[in-house]
Amino acid sequence: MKTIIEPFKIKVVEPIRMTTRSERERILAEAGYNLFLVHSDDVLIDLLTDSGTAAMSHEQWAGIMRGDEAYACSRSWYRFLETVRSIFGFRHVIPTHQGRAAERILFSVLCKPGDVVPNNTHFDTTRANIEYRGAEARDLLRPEALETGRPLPFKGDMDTEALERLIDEVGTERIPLVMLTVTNNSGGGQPVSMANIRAVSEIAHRHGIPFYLDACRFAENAYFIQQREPGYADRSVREIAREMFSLADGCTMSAKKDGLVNIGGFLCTNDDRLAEQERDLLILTEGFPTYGGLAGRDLEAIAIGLEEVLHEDYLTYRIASTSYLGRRIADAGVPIVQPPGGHAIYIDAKAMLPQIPPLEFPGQALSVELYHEAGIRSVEIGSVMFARRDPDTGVEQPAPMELVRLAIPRRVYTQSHIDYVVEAILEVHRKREKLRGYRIVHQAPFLRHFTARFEPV
Ligand code: PM9
Repeated sequence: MKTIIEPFKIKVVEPIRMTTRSERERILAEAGYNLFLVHSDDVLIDLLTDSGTAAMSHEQWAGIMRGDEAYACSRSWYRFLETVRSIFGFRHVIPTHQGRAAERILFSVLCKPGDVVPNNTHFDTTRANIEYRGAEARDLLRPEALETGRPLPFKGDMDTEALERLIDEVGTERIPLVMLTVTNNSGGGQPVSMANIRAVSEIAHRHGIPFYLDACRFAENAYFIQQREPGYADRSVREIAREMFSLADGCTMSAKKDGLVNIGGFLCTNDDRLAEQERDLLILTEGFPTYGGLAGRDLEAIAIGLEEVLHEDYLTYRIASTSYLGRRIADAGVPIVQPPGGHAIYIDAKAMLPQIPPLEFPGQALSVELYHEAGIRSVEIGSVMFARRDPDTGVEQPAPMELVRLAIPRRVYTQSHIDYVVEAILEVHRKREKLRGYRIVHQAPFLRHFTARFEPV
């Protein structure tokens, strides 16, 4: 048999609603052309994010009922702790309500104003939490990763020469940690090779700098290593994940991705002193160290999700379904980041809409049109999210790439949903010359993409 099927049956269904084109025009205008502000009942297929949108399994729902809600040292905490330790291998596990809470605690303890944190590409919340501490988030992706059409196997790899140069330039005392994001979400959902994880770990440790993984999509990254990196074909994804984590001193994790749950996260470290400081902060804002910001039932669901995400038939289906979407639209001429990533397909809006200048937000124009055309919600990952003001001139600098991300929730949509998405994208692609840009009429000082309002240029 050649067909790769969804390795599950559907037990509970959630209706989705078709809207008319004129309804969508009104909805877009009311939302200030920001898809984050559109009511989810008005979205037919929601590819805004793969974060917190997974369908849980019957085992996870059973775990929800088994959750022990004792304030301290609950049974669910020990189950969660045992599972995280067995997969991730770190000594200290600090539960948080989601990934950015883990980031906030980590950077509050480690970063001071003037510090620099290197990463392959920081995700928006990671960057914002570093900048909030007065430190600088520096992206060190290899230059070829910015060539969206080049199908290299590990485009999430960090540029290790650039890392060495940065350490020479700013000195080890101003680099409190080095991070790698697996897979590299803002850089196209591309995996990082084990060779690169090892090389970055070696450089950081040679200079006495702690090395952390942003592990949100660790299982997808490990699967890509198994499929693409010489020497790993016969290793299980679990073994590969253990090897990845064995090279790091800690990690931040949003369980809303490869934890297969709707809320949750954690922070891990091997450093006893750091763990104590982190737990003190945890108690201040998240909760007692055996639940963090989570209910006992959430801890159960995460423990089960972390096991299920490593099932290889699940990962085979997951990666095949993402690449099916990518292949179908790329074969019809839509420029995408190649090769397809693990959790999402990224359309290169700069290449598709050359008539729209970067600071008129081609990615925003494309994602708005996709909703207008077919009720599909995607997200811009370009200059709306990542443009920077030049500190000297105050002039806005565009982001290096103008992408639209179609993130695929885990175990939620079937192949016919994806076929509908393909048809819609091809329809928008046919009319691409008619699309025009947007300008921002309202924005917040941090993470502006969540609440900004736009109007058509
Ligand atoms: N990522 C995403 O959609 C959700 C927030 S933005 C719509 O991709 C990485 C690599 C992420 C990430 C969230 C976080 C933060 C950290 N690192 O959302 O706080 O992709 O659980 O995780 C989102 P939380």
